[in-house]
Amino acid sequence: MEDNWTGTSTVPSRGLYPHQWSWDSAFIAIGLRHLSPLRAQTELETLLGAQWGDGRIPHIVFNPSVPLDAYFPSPDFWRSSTAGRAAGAPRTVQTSGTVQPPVHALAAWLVHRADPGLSRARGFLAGVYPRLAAWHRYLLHRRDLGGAGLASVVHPWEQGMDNSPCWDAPLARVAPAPARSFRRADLDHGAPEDRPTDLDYGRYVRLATDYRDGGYRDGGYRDGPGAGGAFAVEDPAFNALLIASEHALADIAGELGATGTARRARAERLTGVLIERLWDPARGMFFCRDLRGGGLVPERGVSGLVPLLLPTLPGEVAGALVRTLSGPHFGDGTRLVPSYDLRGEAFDPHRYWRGPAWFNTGWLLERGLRVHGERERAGALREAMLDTADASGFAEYVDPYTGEACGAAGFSWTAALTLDLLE
Ligand code: 9WN
Repeated sequence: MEDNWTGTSTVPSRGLYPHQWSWDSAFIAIGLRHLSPLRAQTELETLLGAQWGDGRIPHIVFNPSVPLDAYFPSPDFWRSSTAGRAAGAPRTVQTSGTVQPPVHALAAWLVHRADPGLSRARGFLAGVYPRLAAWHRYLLHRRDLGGAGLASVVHPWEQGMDNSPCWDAPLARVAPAPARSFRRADLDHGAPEDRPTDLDYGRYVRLATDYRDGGYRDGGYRDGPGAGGAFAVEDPAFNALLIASEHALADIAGELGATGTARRARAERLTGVLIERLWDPARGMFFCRDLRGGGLVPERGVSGLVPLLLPTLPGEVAGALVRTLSGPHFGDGTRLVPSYDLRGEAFDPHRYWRGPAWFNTGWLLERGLRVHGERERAGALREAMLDTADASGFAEYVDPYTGEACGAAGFSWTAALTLDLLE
């Protein structure tokens, strides 16, 4: 974490991801608060400094001193300050135009609690609260593409689990950009068999290009097919994190002397909507809803377990999630929770979000187990994560059976969340 600190924020990894990423920074701040509460506050403030006028927090904030060819897509692809002008993109800092899961209010609240004295002296919560509120407003209104109250993602990068098999069906409708029209910088640092395929990348590039060329406008699903893009999905983890962050915003409002009652009520109501829209009682987990194709995507991804985090989940839903977590699809002989169904056809223990275990989802599930009183299971997961993080050199992700390191080494959120588990 020291090596990856730039002075105002932390890169996920020096080689593969040399800029600031949105949900990485939230997880990093959660760990950083134990090392330096000031740095943790700064991490979030830097990210929020790149917020767009419409409230979106971009998924990447580019470091201008890093060469353009170090990461693809680079600022000259996104062209945020020109293409995003109508959506209020900042003029001086270059960013992507897509978003990532809203872990930020939760992170801000946890960071505050690590050193309330410093936080109050710096006016930390008073400074971030209006920005976080605008971020949630953006997601709950502009991104309510399904009209039921949940936020949709319009690109797999937004949900953060880029090549999850949950995206295979919705992505299959997207015509890939020609392979020669872009150059993948990720393959300079990562093994091709651990990364998304070229076909996936072609589709990612097409979706991002169309979003950019439409001025990063968020069209309504009800405006007809094509409005707002070919890809629109309601994802359980993205929405669960939004709801958990609404609860955190209620806490923050309380600390600032306001009342968080309306936010708390909204979080509880959205928990009900999440269950109505995405819960499958027969399979005991949540699924993604594909707004363009219609219906739930039948793939079991770890995203469908993350709502365990929610405090007001009915007992039978929480109980079923705990059983699924330790059952044949996620718990059969593994050390850590895989990102995808062990029995699924697309399962691959090394390829990115198609099977490997990641530490951020592990951290969220450990927290969810504790929220629902599953102390023993939480303790076992915590121990396994601590051992594996250390033994893998704080790998980006690991083989869920063996713990073998995959992806980047010295990955920031692995280190940060390890620190948090140690506290
Ligand atoms: C695209 C930075 C990010 C994480 C994502 C992870 C990966 C980027 C990439 O790295 O995505 O955003 O280039 O593959 O999937 O969750 O935030 O660590």
